[in-house]
Amino acid sequence: MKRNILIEPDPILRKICKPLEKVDDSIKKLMQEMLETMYAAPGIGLAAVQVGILKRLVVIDISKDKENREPLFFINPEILHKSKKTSVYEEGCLSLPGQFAEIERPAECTLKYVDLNGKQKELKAEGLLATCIQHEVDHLNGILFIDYLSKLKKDMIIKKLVKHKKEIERVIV
Ligand code: GNR
Ligand code: NI
Repeated sequence: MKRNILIEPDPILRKICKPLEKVDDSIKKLMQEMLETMYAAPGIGLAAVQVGILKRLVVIDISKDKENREPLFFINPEILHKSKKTSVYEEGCLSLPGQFAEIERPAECTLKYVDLNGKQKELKAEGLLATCIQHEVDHLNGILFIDYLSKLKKDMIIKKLVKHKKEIERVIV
C-alpha cells in the first residue's frame, strides 16, 4: 500500500527518529511500502519520517533503469566517516515538492547499518549515493536540505510550500 508523504512545513518532519530494536515482518512490510511510495513519487530515497513514522528507517534506489531496480534498505544507519573532499548536487526532496537547490556535502561517506535480515553491515559510498545517504540520515535527525540555504532562500521556499499546501487542501475539502 502506498503511503502519504508529509510536506514541509510539518512539525513531524523536524522530530528525531528512534532507533529500531528488532527487525520483524512488520518492518519488512513497512519498508516495502516505503519503497512503493518512493517509486510512485518518483524519488531515489525515502525516510520513514516522511510517511509519518518516527523510526530510523531509509530506502534508497538510485538505479536509472525501471526494469532493473536496485533497492537498498537501511535500518539504524550511522555515518562513520565523511570525506574532506566535497561535491555539489542539485537536490530535491519529496517533502519539498517542486523545490531544488545545489547543496555541498562530503563527496564520500562510510555508513554502518542493519539490513533486512537484522545483520550489521558497512558500506562505503560516493557520488549520488553518498549524497542521498546523507540527505536521508539528515531526515532521521529532523534536518531538511533547505536548512543549508540562506534564511532568505529557505523562507521563500517555505512560503511557496505553505501556498502549495493550501491549494491541495482547497481541492480536497
Ligand atoms: O528523490 C530525491 N532526489 C534526490 C536528489 C538529490 C539528492 C537527494 C535526493 S533524495 C530525494 C527523495 C527524498 O526526499 N528523500 O528523502
Ligand atoms: Ni528528502
